[in-house]
Amino acid sequence: FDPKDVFVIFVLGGPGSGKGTQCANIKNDYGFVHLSAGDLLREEQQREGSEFKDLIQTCIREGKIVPMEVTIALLEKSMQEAIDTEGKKRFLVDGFPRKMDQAIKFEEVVVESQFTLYFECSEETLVTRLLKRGESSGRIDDNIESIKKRFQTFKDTSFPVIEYYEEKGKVRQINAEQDREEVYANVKKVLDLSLQ
Ligand code: UP5
Ligand code: MG
Repeated sequence: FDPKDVFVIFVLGGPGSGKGTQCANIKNDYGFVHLSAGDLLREEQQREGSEFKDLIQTCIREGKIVPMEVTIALLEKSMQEAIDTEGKKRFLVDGFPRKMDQAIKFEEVVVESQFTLYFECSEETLVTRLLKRGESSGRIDDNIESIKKRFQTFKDTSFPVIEYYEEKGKVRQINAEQDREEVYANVKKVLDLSLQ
């Protein structure tokens, strides 16, 4: 596809900050395609015959970042499919890029992002939400050991990506501590301003 035709918003924030929840809202109201990098990796991990099964499972459990070649290939494939089948060209890329080299590579080989929605949330709130979800999610990383590792990786490795875009004036920060409705009201304000 031609990068000129494609519109990408990165959706970033700590584990459990509400990226997936809010992307579902945005998808409904604004007609974006929602691509969760984590969901794509979990699907690939379950796919019969995938050569990355063990690698993905270990990374997710340990809160480590899967090598970017795998994730970028999955994102590109999904974008191409959405364009081919639905003709859709506006994408929310949720939970990616999580590391500086991924940000640079994706923007070099796929497309430059328009801006980043950043969900800002305290560690305490994140842990509470994820432990609660862990009671029923079946996610191998919704336990206290994995949650701690995920948060550490977020601080050490993923936060610098947000700082990098902040310096370029490309971050729209949202307070993600509030309840879902309030967070979404703020998301809408930002989008209505940024998309006009
Ligand atoms: N919830 C949501 N909003 C709430 C609110 N305002 N008030 C109260 N509760 C709220 O929400 C999390 C939980 O909180 C849910 O139960 C929700 O109902 C509730 P969710 O919307 O799922 O938050 P999200 O930010 O999407 O949390 P998620 O757990 O998906 O975040 P992660 O970033 O940890 O997970 P992701 O799936 O993106 O990645 C998982 C792993 O995959 C990574 O750790 C990494 O190992 C790997 N990965 C890569 O290697 N590379 C990638 O590019 C992407 C992932
Ligand atoms: Mg998610």
